[in-house]
Amino acid sequence: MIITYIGLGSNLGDSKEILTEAVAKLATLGAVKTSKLYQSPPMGPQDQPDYFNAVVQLSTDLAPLALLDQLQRFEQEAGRVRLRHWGERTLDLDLLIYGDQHIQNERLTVPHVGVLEREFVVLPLLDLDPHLDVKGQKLQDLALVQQASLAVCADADWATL
Ligand code: PH2
Ligand code: MG
Ligand code: MG
Repeated sequence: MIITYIGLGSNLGDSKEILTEAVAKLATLGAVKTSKLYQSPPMGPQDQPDYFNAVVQLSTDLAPLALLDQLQRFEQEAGRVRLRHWGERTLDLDLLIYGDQHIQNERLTVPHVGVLEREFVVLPLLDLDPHLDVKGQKLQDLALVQQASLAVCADADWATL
């Protein structure tokens, strides 16, 4: 069993409903734990709504590309709309971390580039494991964590309500 972390994002449609549905689907792949739910200003084009973001810890036996296939299937099932690069979308599921593996191929870069750079990824990861270490870097020690200003919009049980 491998511990993986999946980043969730949505800023089109009923995002909370879409993300709750996504957590239920992820739970069909293995045991899940959910971070708090955050609202974050858009990275990229500024003329789009704020995002709802969270991270799910998923313990699964699926190999990385098999897991990616499932994530992409769930995105499609949510009626994924992706209008432009870094633009608005109904559901984005990113494979952030897969055990301690480093993966680089045409479909996947793991750990995901956002893991050390994006507040809306780092803060929910720390909810799930305050001691998480990625590429030799303790997330807790990142400067962006000290300066973090993300709005928490629901506690970790948001997806079970
Ligand atoms: N995802 C994007 C582009 N910009 N901004 C925030 N705050 N959160 C996201 O998840 C996000 C984004 C494309 O995947
Ligand atoms: Mg993304
Ligand atoms: Mg993505």
